[in-house]
Amino acid sequence: MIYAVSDIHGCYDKFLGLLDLIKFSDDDTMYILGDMVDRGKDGIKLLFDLMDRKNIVALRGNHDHTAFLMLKHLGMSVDSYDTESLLEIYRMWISDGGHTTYKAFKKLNKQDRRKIINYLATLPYYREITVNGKNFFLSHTIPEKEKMDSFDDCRMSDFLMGEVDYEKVYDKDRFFVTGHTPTGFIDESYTGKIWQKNNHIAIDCGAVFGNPLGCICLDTLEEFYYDTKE
Ligand SMILES: [Mn+2]
Repeated sequence: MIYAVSDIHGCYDKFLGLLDLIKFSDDDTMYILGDMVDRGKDGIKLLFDLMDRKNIVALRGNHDHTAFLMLKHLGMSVDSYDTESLLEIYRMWISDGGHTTYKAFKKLNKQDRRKIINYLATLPYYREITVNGKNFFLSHTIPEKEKMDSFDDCRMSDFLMGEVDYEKVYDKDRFFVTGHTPTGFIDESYTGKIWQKNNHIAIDCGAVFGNPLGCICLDTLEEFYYDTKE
């Protein structure tokens, strides 16, 4: 089976619980639609797990992208920065959840820091797949319909920060599976649940804000939810 999950944001325990719940095996494939790091405490732990797995494909979210740029910029000489001044310089990242990622990164040895930076560097922006005759476009987010209509002119940042027109059908022959926007912001009554309409499948259930971590099976469009009691 082929699954998609998004916006784990360091909720590593919920992710492991979800894999357990769906009995994820070597025959399955899981797509993670970005924002693995920041906000929650275990983003770095999650990345180390993901880089060792053959059948999990992680895509790039805006948080992974920013973390990559910041950590790469700090390079291997992160120890030479005074924490307080660093927090000032990277206020934007830090205030948007980067603090947990930075703290965990700083504890790593140089070899592990390099592994994290190299892994983040490789994350693709989107994937197009066909499952059971259905076409899926998978990415952290997509831009407005008009931009997607002229796909070749899209910037990569459109797949990190774009604002989806959830009310518009972009393509009647394709499903657009995205994260980035907690579904409660699309429709409050969907808080903590996957939102499917107009050939959009929005799967960020807001796990890091205390909601369950949801995932969808692309073979069956069945939804699965895992929550911890913490
Ligand atoms: Mn995001």
